[in-house]
Amino acid sequence: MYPEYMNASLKKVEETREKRYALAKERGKEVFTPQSEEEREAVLANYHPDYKDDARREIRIGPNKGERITGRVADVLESWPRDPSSRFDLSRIDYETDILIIGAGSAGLSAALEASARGLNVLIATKLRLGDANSMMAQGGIQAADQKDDSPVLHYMDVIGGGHFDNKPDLVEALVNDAPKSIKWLEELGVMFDKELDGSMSVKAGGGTSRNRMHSARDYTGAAICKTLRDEVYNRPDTIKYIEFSPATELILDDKGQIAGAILYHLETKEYSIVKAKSVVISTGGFGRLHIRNFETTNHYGATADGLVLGYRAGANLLYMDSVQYHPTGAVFPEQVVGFLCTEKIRGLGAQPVNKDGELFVYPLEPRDVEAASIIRECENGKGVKTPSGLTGIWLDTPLIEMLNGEGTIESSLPAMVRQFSRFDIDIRKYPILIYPTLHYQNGGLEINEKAETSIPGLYVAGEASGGVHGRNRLMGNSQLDIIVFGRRAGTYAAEHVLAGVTIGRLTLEHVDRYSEKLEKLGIDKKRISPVILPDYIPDHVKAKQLTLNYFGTLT
Ligand code: MEZ
Repeated sequence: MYPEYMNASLKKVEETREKRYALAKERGKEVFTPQSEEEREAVLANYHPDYKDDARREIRIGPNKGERITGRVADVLESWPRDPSSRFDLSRIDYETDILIIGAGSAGLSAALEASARGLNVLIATKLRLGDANSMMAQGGIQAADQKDDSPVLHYMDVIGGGHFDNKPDLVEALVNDAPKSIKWLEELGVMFDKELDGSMSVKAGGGTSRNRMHSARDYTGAAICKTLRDEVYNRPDTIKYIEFSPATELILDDKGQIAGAILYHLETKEYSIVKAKSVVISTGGFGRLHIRNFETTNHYGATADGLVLGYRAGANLLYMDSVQYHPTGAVFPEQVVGFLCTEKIRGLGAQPVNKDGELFVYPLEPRDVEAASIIRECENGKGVKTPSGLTGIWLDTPLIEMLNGEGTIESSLPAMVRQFSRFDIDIRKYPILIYPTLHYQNGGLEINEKAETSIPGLYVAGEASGGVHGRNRLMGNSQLDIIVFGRRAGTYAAEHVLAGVTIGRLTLEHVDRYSEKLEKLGIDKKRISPVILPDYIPDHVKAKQLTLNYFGTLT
């Protein structure tokens, strides 16, 4: 339960609830006027963490040399390989396959299924276990314009607007056009989406979307999708093999500059193995566990930007690495769940963000960056609620959901949220939850085209590791869509590349040597090593709170 000193603020939320409910009943989603473009720009410039003076720095090496990117990402890219290339005998091949997929979230699993469907041999290498990925942890939904009042064109406009018009148009076109058939594909594989009583899809609102197009499986949509894909992979042992606890530490090229495989490192045996492949898909996810600007994160333990490092060292370009997504509603109380995701579906169902005085201060469904910056503004201006450990948050008024949608809605639509908070004696049907933005998503990544291809022949990227689809700000539910659309495309086009008869030349790590020479010239500290593989816990901000993190990254 909440500490007693919060009761006065809780009372104010309760007192204003009836009035806010009446307004929501009258005006629907438009319970608060969305901000104008100028207001959005102003709140971003003044309060979004990306816009702080020291948020970015110039990267001094590689294809994006001279660009200002997120400082922590620049540090990780300006780091030494884990081992010098001389350590590896590339004539001793441990595994040979048509297609190597690095990473086993829903993007990698989708790629594997498509490549296997074309009769090719696939090897999935993953840092932890199959499905240990942000994909599995996504809650609120997956977007697709498959309703009568909607269209891929409207979906396209929303994606581009949310991304500040920086998205690569061809990628957005692929995303929105493939969306309805992706939902169909997932349903045919067995994903149980929420339905209305008449059997039609139940669709909800999301931030920055002009139509209700969020398809969900309660509030564990990502798990419903990822487990289904994983089962399908398990069902194809003849063509899909996998190696767990084996992150890739370097890509291997051939003497023609084509992709030729990767080096894997086994976390338990500490042995390296060499994989030769005709095509490689990077689907390693994002960078949440780098705790940029010391933010807590919703991300899984392995989200350490490894794919960016591998691709960048091999010569692939990055897009929008100056942009970080902070999910507006991370838990900020109780301490055990700080940073955990409180799904956007909560606001999609009508919950409102209100300050310590019970005032609704922002349109609840702004695009994520604007919503997050507005919440930070409220807290920085003394309108937040302090937690016993010194954090600050605002209320997300969940009881409104039942008032607006009927009794039982929270239990049926948000069972995971109910469980997450009832463990701490907080009944979200009766009490609001305390939230603050949390590091959620890597908006940018390795540049791809609509075939998920990079500039390196044979190298494909799908999902959060890629850049360009979402511009500088992703909308809710487009990540679950992205990993399916571009996972499938990566698998399909990687297979086409192999079926076209590619031949691999002499294997080489000369690109790593060249990169290392530049690091030497820059005088980079030899202790700085990447890929990071596992987060460097316990970080200072956690140490300061005298907390520890268990294997799953949970504060205890
Ligand atoms: O797309 C997401 O990031 C998502 C579905 C998150 C959520 O709020 O549930």
